[in-house]
Amino acid sequence: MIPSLLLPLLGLGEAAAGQGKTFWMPPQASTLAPDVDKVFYFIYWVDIAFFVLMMGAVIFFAFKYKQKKEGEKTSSNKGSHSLELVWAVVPLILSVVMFVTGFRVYVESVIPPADSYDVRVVAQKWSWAFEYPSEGIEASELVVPADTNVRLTMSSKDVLHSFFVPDFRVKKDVVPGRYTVVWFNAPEPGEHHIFCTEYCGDGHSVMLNTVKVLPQDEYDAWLASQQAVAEAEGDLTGVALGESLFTKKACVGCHSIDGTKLVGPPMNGLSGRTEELADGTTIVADDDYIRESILAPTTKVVAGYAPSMPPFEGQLSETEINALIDYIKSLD
Ligand code: HEC
Ligand SMILES: [Cu+2]
Repeated sequence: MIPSLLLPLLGLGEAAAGQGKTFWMPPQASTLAPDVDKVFYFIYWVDIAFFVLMMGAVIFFAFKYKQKKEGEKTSSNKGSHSLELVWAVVPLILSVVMFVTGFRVYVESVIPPADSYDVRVVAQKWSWAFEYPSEGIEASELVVPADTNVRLTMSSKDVLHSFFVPDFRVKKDVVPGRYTVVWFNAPEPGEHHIFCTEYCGDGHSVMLNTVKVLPQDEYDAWLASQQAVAEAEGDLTGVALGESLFTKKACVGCHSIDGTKLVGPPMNGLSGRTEELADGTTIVADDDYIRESILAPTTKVVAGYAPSMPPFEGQLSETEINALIDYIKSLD
């Protein structure tokens, strides 16, 4: 029998500490976590086995072949093909298994399911902000419904940060001027730490936050209360803010939202469409493309249009850029 103290060390979490917590890993609070841990513990045990094997051999040979008397010669060895085959093929098989299992979990972790619930994460020195595009609210903590696929589209106002939720096994750099995406599904209600895990200056160590996973009904209540506050304060966020900016920043003068071609291309149906560019290449209109089209429109000019759009670089806040993108994405 294995002593119960050793169970978590062996990665036998459920048996030991509940929620999949093990000696090396925090609780498994997302659907991805058990898969990540399986890969981790497979590699871990292969490492341990080879460590024991090799160090054992070193110690064993050190004693066995120690020079016993003055002038004793080492026995000569012409080599062994079967031994060489074994130490080439066994590690090859093990590393292929590591690669294939690791790659499958990686793919699972980077491709959000199509039905994901969207939240935007904006990092800055030294805090996190969360925007809910379709709900018209902005929050200083991340609150999500349990048992739901959540996609986070992240950007930074200043320097490189990194978004890390150990309990979810979710970690990705947050980069200024570009969107990065992570997703998770937390089956059970609970609270989990968020860390910034890329050194970003003086306040890096206090760049902490919490994910609150709530049952659906409590989540709806939280949403309603946040929406009531937002309404009372009269600040627009998300799609509603984007819609108002679209008029205020004069985008409407050049872009229709009903498919009519004006000076610029219509905005409806743009998101996810494959655009033909003036230089003959094509590009899929994702968040990064739409962002660049707003901030530096002449970088990629749409085929059939003059490069006459003024650049909006420096004239829109991160929140406003996100809001415009969310508004454009909401038009079909
Ligand atoms: C003076 C007219 C004008 C104004 C104002 C203008 N645009 Fe444009 N826009 C264009 C033209 C022309 C193009 C196509 C050429 C190009 O890609 O640069 C374009 C392209 C775009 C594209 C890429 C469209 C596609 O089909 O790939 C987006 C997105 C966009 N504009 C968004 C905006 C937003 C948001 C605003 C307001 C903040 C805005 N534009 C203001 C003229 C304008
Ligand atoms: Cu940071």
